[in-house]
Amino acid sequence: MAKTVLITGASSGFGAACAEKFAEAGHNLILLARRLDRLETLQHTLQDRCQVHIDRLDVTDSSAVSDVLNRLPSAFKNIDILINNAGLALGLDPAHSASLEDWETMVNTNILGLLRVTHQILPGMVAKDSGHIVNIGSTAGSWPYPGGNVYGATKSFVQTFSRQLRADLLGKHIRVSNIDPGLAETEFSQVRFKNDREQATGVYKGTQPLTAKDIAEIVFWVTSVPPHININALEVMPVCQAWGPLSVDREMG
Ligand code: NDP
Ligand code: 8X3
Repeated sequence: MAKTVLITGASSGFGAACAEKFAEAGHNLILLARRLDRLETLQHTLQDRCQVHIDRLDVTDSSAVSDVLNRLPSAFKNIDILINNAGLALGLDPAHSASLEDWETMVNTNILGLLRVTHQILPGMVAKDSGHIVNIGSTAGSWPYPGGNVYGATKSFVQTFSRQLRADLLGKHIRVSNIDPGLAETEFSQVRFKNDREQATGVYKGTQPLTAKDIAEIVFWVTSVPPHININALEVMPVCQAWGPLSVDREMG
């Protein structure tokens, strides 16, 4: 049966790939992001496979979140799956020289944006006693790296909030899953390095990173397992990525 799937950050990367994957399976889509032109193109491509509603949404704008969700057409009001995907990293500077504005934007998007959308959608899921929330975290939430500071911390929040939601929702038929991807080639690094293409492409040089399609397949699988199963958390890296040893400085004395 066709479900209604709401995807934040659907204009590129994982979000756009999820839209394509869920459309392929005939599910109806609510696609939200700031770049409406991208969403219009996606809607045009997908609308022969499913119903697609698009709207411009900046998740950092609290009143826009409630306006956009309150004005969903009636055919799209009954949300079965929420994919909290909108997010970004800005910069790779150490904490002592990072931009406070970048930190605030990451917190406002990755944490508060996700909370605003969830806070508005969750009561409807509870009222009908069904639904699935998929939060996109990151390996950066578990494994610190130099320059990851606030970005990693926002993704630790997403991991923990996902688990806390499960605790609150015990006894209800609502699933919550946290997906933590590692190195994946999308527009992520272009955004992080503020359109410095050389720096962005350098991130993936000599690697075979995850693709947006890989993550969409995983999100789709997580939502397709039998309804008594909850995939709590799933961490995924490309084979070319793994952990290093803990760092030790031998010059400090
Ligand atoms: P992209 O930059 O390709 O996509 C990010 C999406 O988030 C875009 O659609 C963008 O849309 C949207 N977005 C950003 N800020 C806002 C905002 N304020 N309001 C609404 N939408 C917003 O990167 P990815 O697809 O890689 O990123 C998707 C998620 O995956 C993010 O949460 C990211 O942190 C996470 N992630 C990425 C990894 C990677 O290596 N690529 C690995 C692990 C996690 P628009 O600009 O149109 O608003
Ligand atoms: C994106 C993965 O390692 O660039 O969340 O932080 S990483």
